[in-house]
Amino acid sequence: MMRLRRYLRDSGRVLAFVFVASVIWLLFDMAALRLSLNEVNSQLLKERVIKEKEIFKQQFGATQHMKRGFKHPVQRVDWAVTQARKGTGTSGVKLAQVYRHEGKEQDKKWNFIKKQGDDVPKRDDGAALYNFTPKQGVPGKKKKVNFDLNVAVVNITHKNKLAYKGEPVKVAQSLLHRKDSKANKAVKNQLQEEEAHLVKTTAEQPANTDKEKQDVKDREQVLVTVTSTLHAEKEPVKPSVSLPVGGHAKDNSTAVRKPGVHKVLSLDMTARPRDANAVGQFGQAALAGWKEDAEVRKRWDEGYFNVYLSEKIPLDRAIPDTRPDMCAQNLVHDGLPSTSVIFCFVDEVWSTLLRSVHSVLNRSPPHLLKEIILVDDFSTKDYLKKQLDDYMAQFPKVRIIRLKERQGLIRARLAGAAVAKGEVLTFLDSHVECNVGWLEPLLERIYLDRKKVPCPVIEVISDKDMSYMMVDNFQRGIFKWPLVFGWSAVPPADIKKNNMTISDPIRCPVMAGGLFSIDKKYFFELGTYDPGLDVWGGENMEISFKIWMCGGEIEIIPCSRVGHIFRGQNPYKFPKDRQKTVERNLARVAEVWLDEYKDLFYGHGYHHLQDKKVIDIGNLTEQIELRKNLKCKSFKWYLENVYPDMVAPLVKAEGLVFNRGLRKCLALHNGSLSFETCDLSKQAQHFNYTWMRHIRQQNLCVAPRGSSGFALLSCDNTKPELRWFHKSSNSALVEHLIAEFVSHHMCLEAESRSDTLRLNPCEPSNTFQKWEFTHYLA
Ligand code: UD2
Ligand code: MN
Repeated sequence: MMRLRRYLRDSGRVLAFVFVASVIWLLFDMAALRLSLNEVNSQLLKERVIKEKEIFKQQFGATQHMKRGFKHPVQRVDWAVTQARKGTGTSGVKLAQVYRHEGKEQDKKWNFIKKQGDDVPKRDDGAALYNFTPKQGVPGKKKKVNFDLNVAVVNITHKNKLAYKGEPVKVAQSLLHRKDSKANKAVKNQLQEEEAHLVKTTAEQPANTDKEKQDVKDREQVLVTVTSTLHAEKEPVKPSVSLPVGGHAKDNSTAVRKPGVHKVLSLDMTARPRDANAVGQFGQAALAGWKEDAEVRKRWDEGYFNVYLSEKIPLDRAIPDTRPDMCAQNLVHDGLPSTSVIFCFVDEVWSTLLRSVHSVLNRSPPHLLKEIILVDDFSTKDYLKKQLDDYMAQFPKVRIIRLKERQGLIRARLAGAAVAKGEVLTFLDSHVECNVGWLEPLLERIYLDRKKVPCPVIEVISDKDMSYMMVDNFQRGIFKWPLVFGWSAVPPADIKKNNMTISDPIRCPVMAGGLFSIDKKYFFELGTYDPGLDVWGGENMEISFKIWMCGGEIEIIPCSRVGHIFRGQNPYKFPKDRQKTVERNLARVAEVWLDEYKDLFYGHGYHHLQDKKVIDIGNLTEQIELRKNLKCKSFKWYLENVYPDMVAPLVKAEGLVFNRGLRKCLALHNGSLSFETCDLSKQAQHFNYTWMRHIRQQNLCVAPRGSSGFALLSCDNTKPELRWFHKSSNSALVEHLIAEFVSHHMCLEAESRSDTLRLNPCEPSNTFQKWEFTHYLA
């Protein structure tokens, strides 16, 4: 009994202990729960008050993650940004060789392929593209995306609210009188006026009509300008490159110069609050369900891109700020010249045209944006008429010009330029999205030297999912024969020699064509484009050669970035045959600008263009005259100084012409051909094998005559009968000289007995039909 009682007493103790312990445990637990609840609450509270920027980031990450099962997309952006910014242009990633296949190859344009086991999407030519949705497993190094754009926007929203609530003057004063610095005085004065105006009118009268609202919106942007400017003042930043101020600008700059500088304005007035769930928001890929496939396909041909998806994406979506980090810190001058932005379009898709315009309105400092000129190149679509007029009526800065007949993009641009009021012309394609801070870095270059022609980095808006992709660093526009545009990396030696960083301007031998700024006066001094160029193509070559050879410079500005939809085909009709149009334009360019190098153009598959019966390239007198009057340099100078890594031998082969069977060399004496013992010192034995495929000495060309003879004729590029195939792809006859004009294969053969020449049916193993020049240059 005692035992039992003791036992119960003991177990009672144990029970009591267990009970007490449980209570304590529970208390702890509750405290912990409370703590975490508090944390959640405070977190929620925080979330409610954090700036829109942070909300963006949060919603962006969370919703994307849930909805699409992706990794955090910011990481992807981070990855892309990191990779691209890290790159030196010589990294393991094969760099961009993005060719716009003009002329003969043009239909192959822009085929995107994804190589197996390759995380970086590439174009068919190997260009690496960085978008923000690469496959999983990407080495993700976290790096902050530059969403700085929102800071200015957020601040200003807040400030504007105050202004509307009747405290405008206070806000304005606190903004404008924080600190005085000499450097910012000029821009301050200018902005102060606008600011005062904004504050006054906003307080006096609320905006009612759309026009007024836009006006307020515009002026709000001025306020953003003021904020950012003062921000720059508050935290002085060092320019990453030394920036010549005012008087240091080149002599040929005519604009009125003000001495101050400010941090480049990172404006983004896109709609707020942003719908983070909107399709394509933040430049993300827009995805269509399989059910929508038919619709996607049906609408594709309207623009040769995903028109269906484009319509679902907000007209003012945000895109990631893809500039290299230091760009946002760069200084630009106060009092930059104003610009007219010119968009030419023919039958452009509604949503992309509007998105292009919105991106300019939302991301350009209003005091620098004089106007936006839309040149309608005789579009056939109804929605581009009254509906467009009505839509654009809400933006006082937008003007629409309608051409009475189809002129083509070249003359359409000229029509825009003719009425432009800005000091600078900025041409853009009508399916672009200008990124944050895109404009000032362009205008800055022109401010420093009016003969500089800056181009933004052209990023890629996917034609398939409309995602915004960034491209490699250190890319410049180049051409390959026959005047085919492409991208190539800046030679690493140049990067090293010039100590280039990824945000430095890049000398660019040829511009892509669509997107650039140019001082208006300078554009007209240069004689604009050759107005004889038709519809589309080649004008980028023409303006590039003209700029470089006549004293200007073309640059790509990495701190200015604009996305563009590259389309597989032109979605509009060509009044004449597309290929013939481009060929004709290129031939005009070659004739006016290439000097003796034009043979390289014709020699790369355009021999037929020299026959005036085949193609009429029109009158060139004015263009040739212009080049003379401008005292432009030679194409040789251009190659040596602007594009020295271009291989451009004037002939395909040269030197002695050795016959394998005879083991002797061809010689020309007194108008007749014979064979001699080879001797490099004898000029009579020196021949060229030219781009026109001539076997040529001085002005004489070897030609077949009759069924088996040959003749020496005076060289004439238009005559196909003077041409010989040599080193052609026919490997059995690779060493032979095959008469091009003769229907069946006839080859040049050395007569062993008479030491002269004959034309005989080609025999692959006949050594008397095998020839070798001393030097092959191409
Ligand atoms: C590129 C250029 C483009 C132009 C073209 C021809 C870029 C990003 N784009 O091809 O600007 O230089 O090469 O060399 O560098 N358009 C007209 N009328 C016409 C044809 C076109 O107004 O008869 C408009 C068209 O709506 C578009 C712009 O001109 O806005 C450029 O045409 P594109 O987009 O078809 O040229 P793209 O980008 O293939
Ligand atoms: Mn385009």
